[in-house]
Amino acid sequence: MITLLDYGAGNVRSVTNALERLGETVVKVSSAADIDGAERLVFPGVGNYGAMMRSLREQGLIEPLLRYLHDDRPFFGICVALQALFDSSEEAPDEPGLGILSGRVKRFTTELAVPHIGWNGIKIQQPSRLFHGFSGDEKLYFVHSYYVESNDTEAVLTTTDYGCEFVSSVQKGNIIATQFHPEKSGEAGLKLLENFLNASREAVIPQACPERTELAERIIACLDVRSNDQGDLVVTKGDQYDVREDGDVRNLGMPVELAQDYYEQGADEITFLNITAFRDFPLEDMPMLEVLRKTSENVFVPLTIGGGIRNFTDCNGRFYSALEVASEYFRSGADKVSIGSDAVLIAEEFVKTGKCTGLSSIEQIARVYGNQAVVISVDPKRVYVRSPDEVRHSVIATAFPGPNGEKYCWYQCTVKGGREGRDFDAVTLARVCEQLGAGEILLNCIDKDGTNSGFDLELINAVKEAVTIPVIASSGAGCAEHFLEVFTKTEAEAALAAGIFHRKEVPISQVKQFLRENEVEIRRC
Ligand code: 1PR
Repeated sequence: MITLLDYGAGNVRSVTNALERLGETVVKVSSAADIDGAERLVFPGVGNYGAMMRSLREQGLIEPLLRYLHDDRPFFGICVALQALFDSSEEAPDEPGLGILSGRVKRFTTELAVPHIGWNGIKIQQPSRLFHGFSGDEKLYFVHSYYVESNDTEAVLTTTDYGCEFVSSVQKGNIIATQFHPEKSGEAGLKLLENFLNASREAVIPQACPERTELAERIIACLDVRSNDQGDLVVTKGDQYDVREDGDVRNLGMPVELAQDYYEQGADEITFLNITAFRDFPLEDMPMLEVLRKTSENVFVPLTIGGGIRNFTDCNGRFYSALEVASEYFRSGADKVSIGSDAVLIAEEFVKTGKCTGLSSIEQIARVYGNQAVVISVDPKRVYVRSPDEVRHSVIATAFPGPNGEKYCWYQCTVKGGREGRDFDAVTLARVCEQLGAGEILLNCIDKDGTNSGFDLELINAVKEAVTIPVIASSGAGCAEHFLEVFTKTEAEAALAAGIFHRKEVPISQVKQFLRENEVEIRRC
């Protein structure tokens, strides 16, 4: 039996699912006595370090946790729980760490995008049972802006490179903790957890450890989901956001089955977009939450869900905050939420008033679940102009002139699934949302969506220049070469596609194979 420390934030469902997949019974605890009585304690820490330490303290969990760790009983900490083992963190200098290991937690200062999101390698520093059956060149899923600098060199189990070399896992006696998320690291992560559970396994150092590790470019499969006219929840796909063909909603498959299929083909992440949630209320959309729950039982890579994340008052006058909506998505198995329409309205207001209220959905969700959990989904379309002075938006010179020979364009934000254009540009939107605490940009493009004509590289470069957070390029992929183009001609950290995968034109495995042959860093499955 595994005791899972659930201090009330984030996605404990994924860790529970991974442990249950390995045949364990998981009991969630939140009291001191439960920790004292645990045989094996798993502590998934997510989000903000300060919020986590405060929450542990307020629930009276620090003392029992320290007792448990000082007694050297079996422990597995994940992500922020690794950081909690050290003395202090720059993220919350007033909240002391547990001090089990000596060192501190610092924010990445690098030219690379922060948060560090995606699949990176590990350099194994000492033998451990955790690596039983590993070849050594596996990649694991990271998502964090802060990293550990340890003085306890003997406890350092692996390091990873991202602008600097940081501690990616530790082992001291029976205490093990990883900065990466084994529960989101596919088969490699499951194997590592299985090795933790089997204490008698031999400690090994695998053969093929890299000298330097490199973050892989991510390939993301996107499932646009909505009810069709018969009331069934289906995966659909639009042409420039129009999902109807001969009057009917296109039906390209069942969400849970397709997500599982893409996981098995090697997708690095799965994104669900609840595309009609701007007019419906997601918490009343039980089938969508069920899709998430079922998918997370069998899919061990990160899941993002978007659609309808905003404040909402239902027909009985009950108010739901965007944070409540997001929390329900996280409880149902999401690792990140994406905000579309609401982000545009928030950014417009911010530019008008120049003030952060702390109350917007972006700020509230980032505060509780961490910046890395907040993705902004942008739905822009091109507006051509003759000269940059014509509008007060962020204008680019384009190599693809407009219908009247216009040599410039700006990217107009839209809301409500592309139905309503706003007087606001995508570059400013991305910049403002980063300032408000978003951790990643999902950059769609209505002109390119469903066209198979390749990504809008000009758009991607313009947004990428404006932000320091990771950008997911989306819309227009029609062949493997388009993915190569996006990774060689832009600095995008990930590429997302839908139609090409749904129509089975090119399987994910083939895209990845092609990229690998062209020396793009890619995760092997
Ligand atoms: O505004 O917070 O409720 O979120 C709604 C979400 O639903 C947004 O993320 C928005 O992008 C999405 N959405 C709304 N309507 C549509 C539609 O298609 N009618 N889908 C829609 C957007 C775009 C991409 C697509 C890529 C790749 N889908 O996600 O998957 O363009 O497609 P391709 O590879 O086939 O070219 P809110």
